[in-house]
Amino acid sequence: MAINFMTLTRHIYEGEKKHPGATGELSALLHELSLAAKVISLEVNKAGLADIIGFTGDNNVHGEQVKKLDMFSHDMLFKAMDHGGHLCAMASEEEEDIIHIPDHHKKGKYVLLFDPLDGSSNIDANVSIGTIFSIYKRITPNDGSPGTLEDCLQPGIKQVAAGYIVYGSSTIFVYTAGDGVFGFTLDPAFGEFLLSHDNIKIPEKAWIYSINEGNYKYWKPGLKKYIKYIQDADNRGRRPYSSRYIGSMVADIHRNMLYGGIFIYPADIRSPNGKLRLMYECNPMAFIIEQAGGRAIDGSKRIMEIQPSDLHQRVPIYIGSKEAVDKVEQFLKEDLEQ
Ligand code: AHM
Ligand code: MG
Repeated sequence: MAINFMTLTRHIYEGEKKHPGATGELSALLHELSLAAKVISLEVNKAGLADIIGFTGDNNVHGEQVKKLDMFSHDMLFKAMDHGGHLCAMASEEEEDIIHIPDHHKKGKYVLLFDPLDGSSNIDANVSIGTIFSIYKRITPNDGSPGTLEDCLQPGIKQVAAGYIVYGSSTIFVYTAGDGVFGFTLDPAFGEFLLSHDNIKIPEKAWIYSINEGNYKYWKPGLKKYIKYIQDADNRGRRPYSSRYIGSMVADIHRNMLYGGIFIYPADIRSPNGKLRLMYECNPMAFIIEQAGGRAIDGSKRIMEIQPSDLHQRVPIYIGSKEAVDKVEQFLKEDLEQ
């Protein structure tokens, strides 16, 4: 049996060699993130055994109940990333304000934004969940000073790297540094992430749609028509699409990226900005999907061109295979005109 010994760490450092001016700091960051991912993966896998499941009783900044594993993942990422000297600030979906690097640690030129454990309502049911991250270069001078909110509030097009880890039937680490998308599956025996998905490209055509159809009543007419359109048969056998909805954005988008599909969390009459967060969920997933050849829009605009005004702002998202996003965009024009 041929064994592919392209580990995530080796891949990151080989990527760095293609950029002669690189200082190695981004590589170090990605490597540190992969260490945090291994620890979170271990803990997620133990969740069914240990007495760690259940609510902490606290509410997060969105007023939702936080489970222990969310906070564990948040703390683990902070601890893994605070002392490398490459970051000047962090921000997490689980914390209201930006997170400063402790005074006694060096401040670097990058900022890290993350959703420590996305899809957390699925934890108790043993269903796939994930971590999402996004890395930007600071805007303020790299002079050892702490990072600011301004450093964190950059549009997605400024991301230098983004990735996600799905804790599913196996654990997979998927990242882009702007030069394609690569997936590494954790080998539990070696404790290493090994290259399993080289230069991922999302099929241009979608076969799958992923949306919470329980909200149908609240959708606008254009979206209702689009969903009816993809449920209809055409004479070329390209429709109807199959419906798949896990309720964990990372897992839904990961599957759609491999098979071809569209994931939607729309604006509706109850939630004009949808549910998902621009900085922690939508921008990093948009960067990855675009790097894989797909598209991500908020209905009319490219997600990555939205100028953020708030760390926790929400945006509607339509993301996936190019042909499908082009199509939904046409249907949504009707809703914009209303
Ligand atoms: P979370 O950050 O609180 O886990 O919520 C985000 C999750 C996404 O992973 C998923 O796509 C969505 O919420 C599902 O929401 P809904 O239950 O409304 O369909
Ligand atoms: Mg989330």
